[in-house]
Amino acid sequence: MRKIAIVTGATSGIGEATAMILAQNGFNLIITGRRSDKLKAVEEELLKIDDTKVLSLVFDVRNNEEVQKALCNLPSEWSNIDLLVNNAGLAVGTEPAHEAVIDDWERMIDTNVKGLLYVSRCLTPGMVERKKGHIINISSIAGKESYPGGSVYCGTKHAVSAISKAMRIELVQHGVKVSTIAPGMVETEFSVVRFKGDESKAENVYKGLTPLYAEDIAETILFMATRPAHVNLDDVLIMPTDQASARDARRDQ
Ligand code: NDP
Ligand code: 8X3
Repeated sequence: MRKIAIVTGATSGIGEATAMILAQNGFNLIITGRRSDKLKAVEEELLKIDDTKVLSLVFDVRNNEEVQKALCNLPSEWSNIDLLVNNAGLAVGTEPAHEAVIDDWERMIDTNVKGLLYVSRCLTPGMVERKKGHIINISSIAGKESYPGGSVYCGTKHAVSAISKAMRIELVQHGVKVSTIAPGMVETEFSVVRFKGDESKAENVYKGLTPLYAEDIAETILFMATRPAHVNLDDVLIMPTDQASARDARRDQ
């Protein structure tokens, strides 16, 4: 029987690639995002994979009412979720904290921290009741190191790590696994969003090096999600070969 996974932020990048690889490996998928046209396109691709069932839900993870409406009362055939991938997230801006745009902070904190919490709050009680389930939270190298221009983004990803550690301890007695994956640079829409649509600034981030690709993270998430019941990968740090820390990378001249 196919398992059920939910991937938030599946309209692009890591979330989209994760939904695809999970579907190819025996999961039915609940996919979410705000952009309904993109979500529809991903749904169509997923449905081409033999026997895959898909439920697409358009909502903003920052809005708890929308989250509750979409996720707290799922149709019964979708309610026994085996895997939650809390992926929806973003960075906005690179200004130092003393010059930053306050609305950028709100967007990052509300999406990366509160959104992850709202989604988890809806779906974790069912896992506790069933005494099984797996939550994989997407953190970042920014959840392990802080760098200039990243104060609040790094703060949100450090929060994801801290929240995940506490959840792992809270849920261990209920048979629910909690993991984090912390990628370095992955070339997705991430930098275009961070630079507010400035494609050339976004391209510069990856100039002269080979970054990770969404599929690299998706493959790793699949590996994490398919370990035997007695094995949990608590925290996986995955970096491009060309990147040694948040601030150190090897670039061709
Ligand atoms: P993308 O910008 O390609 O994807 C982000 C996804 O999150 C989109 O599907 C977007 O969907 C969704 N999303 C953003 N805000 C909201 C919201 N308010 N409500 C619902 N969905 C939302 O970037 P990535 O794939 O790179 O990012 C995925 C995750 O990986 C993020 O948590 C990011 O912080 C993390 N990460 C990324 C790294 C990188 O270098 N790219 C490295 C380490 C971690 P939509 O716009 O349709 O709502
Ligand atoms: C994204 C990676 O280094 O841009 O989480 O913060 S980084």
